[in-house]
Amino acid sequence: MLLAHRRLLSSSQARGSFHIDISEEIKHALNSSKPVVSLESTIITHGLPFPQNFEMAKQVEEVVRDNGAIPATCAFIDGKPRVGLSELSLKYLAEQANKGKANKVSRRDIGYTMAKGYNGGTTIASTMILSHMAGIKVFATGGLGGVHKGGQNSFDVSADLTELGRTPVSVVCSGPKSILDIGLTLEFLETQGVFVGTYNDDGRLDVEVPGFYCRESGYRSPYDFSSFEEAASIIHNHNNIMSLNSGNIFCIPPPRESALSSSFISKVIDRANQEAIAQNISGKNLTPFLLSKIAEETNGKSVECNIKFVLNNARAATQIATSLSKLEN
Ligand code: PSU
Ligand code: MN
Repeated sequence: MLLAHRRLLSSSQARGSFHIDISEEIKHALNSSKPVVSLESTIITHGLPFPQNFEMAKQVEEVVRDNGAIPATCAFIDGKPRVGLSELSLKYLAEQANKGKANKVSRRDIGYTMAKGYNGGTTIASTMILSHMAGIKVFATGGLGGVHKGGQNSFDVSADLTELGRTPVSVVCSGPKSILDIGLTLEFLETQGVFVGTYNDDGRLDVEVPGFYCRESGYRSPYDFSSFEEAASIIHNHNNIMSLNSGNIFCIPPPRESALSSSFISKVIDRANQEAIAQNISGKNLTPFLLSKIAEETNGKSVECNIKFVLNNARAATQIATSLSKLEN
């Protein structure tokens, strides 16, 4: 780890063109092989309203720390790619986003955001990129981007999926958001060579991929795993032993007490999707539009849920990262 990290830094310095700002605490953790968990920031800038976004960002970092790892929130601050934000920077980002002054940054938006000196929330795709550059292998978030409903016609396929096919970072989430076509998303991930497994700690048969707000999605999970040690072993074999340069997805079903019923939420989602079509919303604006419509229609219930899942996933990711660092040392 230490060597790979050094090699990476020196090769990027040699190119002289790229400098990612990794916090001292994270550098130190990586150099001493302590577990680190990455966190994204599009959920701060475009996923949740202010001030819940800032509160959630702080809470999720706390959960990672309480469980024994170092949190690494990724973002662009004034055009600089950052891995690990201070509370002040987190607040700045959340406030700038509230004023509409933060870009949603996926792979294609990186160079532009830097050249312009903009602030940016990183999607799953760009958080994977920054994490990999820093040497972080495990990343926690709420819901994955995917193939949107009607994606076979609109070609609206999240760059999260292709990034998972090309970058060796493992994402711990509550499945693809139920605003998406989960069947098409799973097909696309299979083509990209991305492992998808769902946490199954009670020996359930026919384990389904969770649908973000719901425990079930109607789609069978390609695989399941019964412990966080097993998840770590999958990462270790896939990425360390076989050196496969692609990501893995570990789905954690939302806890029963905070999950929403799928009949309730699917009606809300259908209406939000129809509204998006009527208003001609597409591209990078579609996901934030749908999420805010759903928040409106559920009187904030979806936001509450979203936050609970992120915290729950952060706990799982921390345990996976801890087990992985034991396998590596
Ligand atoms: N999950 C959430 N809220 C979000 C997102 C995911 O609960 O805001 C973000 C993630 O950052 C994900 C992005 O990478 O939405 C996907 O956007 P798109 O479909 O435009 O690729
Ligand atoms: Mn899209």
